[in-house]
Amino acid sequence: MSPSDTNGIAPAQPRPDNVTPSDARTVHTVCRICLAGCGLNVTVAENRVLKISADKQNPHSWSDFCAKGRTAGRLVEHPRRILNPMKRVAGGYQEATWEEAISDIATRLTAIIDADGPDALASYWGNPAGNSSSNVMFMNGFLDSIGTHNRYYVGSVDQNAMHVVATAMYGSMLMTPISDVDNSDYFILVGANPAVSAWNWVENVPGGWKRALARQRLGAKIVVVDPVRTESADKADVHIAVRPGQDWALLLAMVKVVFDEGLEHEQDCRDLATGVPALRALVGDADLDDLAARCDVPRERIEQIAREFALARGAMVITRTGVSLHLAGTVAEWLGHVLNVITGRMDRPGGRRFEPGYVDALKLWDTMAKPMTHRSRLQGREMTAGHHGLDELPDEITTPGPGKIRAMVINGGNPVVSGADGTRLDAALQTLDLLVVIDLVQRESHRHAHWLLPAAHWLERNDLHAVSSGLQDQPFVQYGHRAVDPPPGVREEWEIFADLSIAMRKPLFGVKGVNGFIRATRALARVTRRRELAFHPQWINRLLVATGRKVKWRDILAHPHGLVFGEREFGHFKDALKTEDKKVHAAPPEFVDRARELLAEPHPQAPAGYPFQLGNQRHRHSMNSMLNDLEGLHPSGKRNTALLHPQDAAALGIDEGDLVRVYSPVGEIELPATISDRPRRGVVIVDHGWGSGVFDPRGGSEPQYFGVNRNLVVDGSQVDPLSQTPALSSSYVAVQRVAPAAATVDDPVESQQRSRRRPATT
Ligand SMILES: Nc1nc2c(c(=O)[nH]1)N[C@H]1C(S)=C(S)[C@@H](COP(=O)(O)OP(=O)(O)OC[C@H]3O[C@@H](n4cnc5c(=O)[nH]c(N)nc54)[C@H](O)[C@@H]3O)O[C@H]1N2
Ligand SMILES: Nc1nc2c(c(=O)[nH]1)N[C@H]1C(S)=C(S)[C@@H](COP(=O)(O)OP(=O)(O)OC[C@H]3O[C@@H](n4cnc5c(=O)[nH]c(N)nc54)[C@H](O)[C@@H]3O)O[C@H]1N2
Ligand code: SF4
Ligand SMILES: [Mo]
Repeated sequence: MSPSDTNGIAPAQPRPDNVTPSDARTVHTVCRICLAGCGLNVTVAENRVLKISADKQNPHSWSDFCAKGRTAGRLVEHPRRILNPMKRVAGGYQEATWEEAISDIATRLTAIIDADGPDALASYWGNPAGNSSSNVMFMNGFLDSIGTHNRYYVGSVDQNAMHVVATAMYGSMLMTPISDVDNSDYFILVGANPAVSAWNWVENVPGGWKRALARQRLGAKIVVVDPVRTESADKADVHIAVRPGQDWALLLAMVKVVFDEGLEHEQDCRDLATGVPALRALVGDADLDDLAARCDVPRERIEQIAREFALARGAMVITRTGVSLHLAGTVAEWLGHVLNVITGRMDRPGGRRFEPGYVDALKLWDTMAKPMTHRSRLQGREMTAGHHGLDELPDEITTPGPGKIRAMVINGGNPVVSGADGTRLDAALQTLDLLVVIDLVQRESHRHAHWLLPAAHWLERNDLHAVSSGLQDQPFVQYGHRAVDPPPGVREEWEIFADLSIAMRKPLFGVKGVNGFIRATRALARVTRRRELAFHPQWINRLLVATGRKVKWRDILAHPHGLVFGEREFGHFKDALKTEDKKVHAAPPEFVDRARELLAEPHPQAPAGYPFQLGNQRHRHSMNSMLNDLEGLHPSGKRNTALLHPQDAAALGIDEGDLVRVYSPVGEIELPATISDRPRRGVVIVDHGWGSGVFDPRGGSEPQYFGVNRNLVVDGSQVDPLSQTPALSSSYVAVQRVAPAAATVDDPVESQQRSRRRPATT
């Protein structure tokens, strides 16, 4: 165990509990799987998780909890978990000490960088990395110490559109307007399924869906815009089955109705926002019938919803992954914000507000991830939200020349499965001189790793997620207490990055003196045998909390269920704006230009031979690609299916359970069909996150595969130019029956062989 693992925090005190064995204790902590951030009661004995239940005493999240949180201990005890650093050797992997790992990686990286410069090292971080402040902070500190520009992350297959819009409109990529659910009378939920995914994307509104339903019982109206009649749509007052990828047309039409009918909020259009004349000009050039035809929603329906929305007392539009993961995703995301701005929903009850939090999260983020600009070597594309597009990565690895990527760190991510065109990325990763993976389990994207470095699970980590301070829907803070100690060979990411910088003699954070300071504190801890004297990111957290002046560190620790430290307030938004003129920029020229481009395009039409659009859904028991293999989740079957409308299925002669092939010019997958009238016709739904290998570097047994990777059929070369996001939820595919239901094989290894990239010539 590392010298610093007490973090200066006493372990949670044993508490009386009615669970045997008798030494069982309950730790109150916070779930870090998704941004709902539910409070948990974790019952622990002999350093094992016995049971996880909802913490009903959590003042913020008491009404939220799900099966993923309940089974979180399963990943901690994953039978294939990496327990020590593992080095690739002929025929498999071999366990090594941390000293060997850090020294070998540092030596190899130094040689690569000395020969080819800092950009020869690339990084990718995934969703779980973002749920740990210390991880992101020290990873960036390490990358800054090297000076590489080759940074990739999950954002280009997730929330980049939001960051691009927030930067342009409010002046900061993290300035997410927070939903004031409890006061709202009218909800338009676009491309979101909060009944399943919780009310989260880049905000933290635990129980948001239940709270919206509570408002509905008091008379509020819920409109769900989704090509699928989802669980949320089932409960909604109105379901609009939009054509995938065309939300921009629907939302632009609503903006047009608001202006044409004089329903805008005059004061906000005048005093809060700039760019309203440009918006008026844009909608002036657009035709309502044309827009209605593009999104395939009747004009009268659009007019009715736009009027009701504009006239409602408190109202909000929210936009999520269903909006962003398309070629026009950023324009659609922007227009969702525009509707809120022009109808006076910003900073007003029932709309979207700004939460100041307990630290200045916007400033903190700029310190943790220094704003960076850089054009990519091959395509000359500028970074988005400080990172390059994931679609650019394979060529940046394989194309010779100065600046070619030769080494890579993948930190808590699975880009081969979460992004488009995974086969190309997989092939590229295989050619790297050095691939270092920091994870709990070796998955698909880690197949070619030279080093597997074992990370601590969040149940093994003390955390204060200060970056999400401003994402909470009320002034709230909870310390994420460690429930169990990590296995002895496992380390937290921050420590790995600090050790690498020190071993490479590169100044962590690019600041001279930091490495020496950390080493000095470690030496002091060793000599005095007082582990708490060794540097730990907790020191930074304490400092942040102190300078934030909203809460005291000791109050945070004294409230293990979490602390609501104030009332939800309005009136902070305008002051918080980071734009130079302190106004909302309602019509950034690059968005207006792109909208005009879209208006000039012909109406959407399927290319010959590929009549379906490939949609995506989440399920309660999945979390992207990282939990599908666990016991206790997906009791009715561990696989994804191709969900088709009955009339589409009948036209293709497909029956429930038949094996079908879903294919595009770039790839194909085979999987069983399920038939339901939930999707709109012409849309086939295949969940993402499946088909990721789960390897066994310790035991050496065969990898396990569950389901197939549907992103293999998505063409990664086409991206939204503003967010760098591919059409993950609207690319065109064909569907074909392969075999009757009886022949469908439910074999994890077989399933891998049924998904592959098509040869380039087909
Ligand atoms: N159970 C569970 N919860 C999760 C996650 C998970 O994997 N599992 N992931 C977490 C993460 S990382 C995120 S980012 C959030 C995401 O949160 P959400 O974005 O709410 O996630 P989804 O449930 O995928 O909902 C997206 C919806 O968009 C619809 N959609 C697809 N294409 C279009 C389109 O063109 N237009 C419109 N209007 N709708 C479209 C889909 O049918 C789907 O119902 O959820 C988080 N919560
Ligand atoms: N078609 C389609 N594709 C999508 C989406 C979609 O809706 N449709 N959704 C997109 C979205 S919203 C997201 S967020 C991405 C997810 O994309 P990624 O973040 O790239 O992938 P995950 O599946 O979340 O994989 C997370 C990895 O982190 C590991 N891990 C878990 N906890 C920790 C930890 O504490 N430390 C470390 N170091 N590792 C850890 C897990 O074992 C797993 O290997 O997928 C995107 N892809
Ligand atoms: S909704 Fe589920 S996964 Fe998300 S924080 Fe709550 S318990 Fe964890
Ligand atoms: Mo996400």
